[in-house]
Amino acid sequence: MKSSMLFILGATFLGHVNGHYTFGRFIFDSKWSKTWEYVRQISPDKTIKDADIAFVAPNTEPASLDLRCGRNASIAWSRPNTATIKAGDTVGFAAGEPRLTGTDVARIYHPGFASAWLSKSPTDDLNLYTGDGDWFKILSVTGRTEQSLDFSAPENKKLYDQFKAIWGTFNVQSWNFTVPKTTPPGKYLLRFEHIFPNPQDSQFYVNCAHVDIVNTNSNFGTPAPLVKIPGIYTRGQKDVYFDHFDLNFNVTQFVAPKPVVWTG
Ligand SMILES: *[C@@H]1O[C@H](CO)[C@@H](O)[C@H](O)[C@H]1NC(C)=O
Ligand SMILES: *[C@@H]1O[C@H](CO)[C@@H](O)[C@H](O)[C@H]1NC(C)=O
Ligand SMILES: *[C@@H]1O[C@H](CO)[C@@H](O)[C@H](O)[C@H]1NC(C)=O
Ligand SMILES: [Cu+2]
Repeated sequence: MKSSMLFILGATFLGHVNGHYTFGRFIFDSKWSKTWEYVRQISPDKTIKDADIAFVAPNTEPASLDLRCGRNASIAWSRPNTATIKAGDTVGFAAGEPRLTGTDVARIYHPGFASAWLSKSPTDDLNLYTGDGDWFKILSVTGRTEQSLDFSAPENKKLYDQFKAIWGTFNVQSWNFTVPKTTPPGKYLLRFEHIFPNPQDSQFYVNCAHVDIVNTNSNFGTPAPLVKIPGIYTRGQKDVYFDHFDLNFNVTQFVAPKPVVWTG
């Protein structure tokens, strides 16, 4: 009992030093873009001295505007490119630079759950859209899937952690998902979110890509449920703020917070 407690504390503190990340790279047409090529660049956290840590430091305030697209990115001041994709395509996000000191590639270093969201821009110029409209969810990842890291592979053994590896996205570099086939065409913000749950300050890792969704089908779906961001989470809610560094935590029984996924 005692040694497992020490292990838990060690693992938690290590993660809080600089094990943060951003999702600066968008994946489409099976190719990885450069950091901030298609994703709105974020600003550093001005309260942190170390430049790299200031950049990747998470948001811990669910009511903040930064929950929408990351720090200072509800305004598209970096003017990223817009990726043209088709409804039904597989796309993805990857962790970008800067990465954790001493690691070869950027990864989702923390345990937790991921999701992807769309919000249609009312204007043709995505740079002018602040994301204050409606959002719907198109992906939810909790436990392990076929995309999760194979920790039995020799090169991944050092990345394993008994308490963290139960989460599907733990230590992956990227995550892919399908844009629903019946998504109405238009210019959208595509938001990727990873939450590192904690009893107090859960960490929100969020970024938004600019996408132009083409759909040549005649029937489009009606995305639902629609929500505003911020407004999806309240500090302290049980499915966002909890302790999972516990052998009794069963990720299979974990239900991701609302809203549910729109599958098209
Ligand atoms: C996501 O797709 C890209 C491009 O096809 C691929 O390189 C990457 O390995 C995929 N990620 C995962 C976790 O499967
Ligand atoms: C937001 O970004 C703009 C453009 O880069 C910058 O001038 C401003 O200082 C940033 N604000 C914050 C709070 O980081
Ligand atoms: C976790 O929950 C699932 C679904 O209820 C169950 O099948 C599984 O046996 C549980 N695992 C453990 C280790 O209790
Ligand atoms: Cu972190």
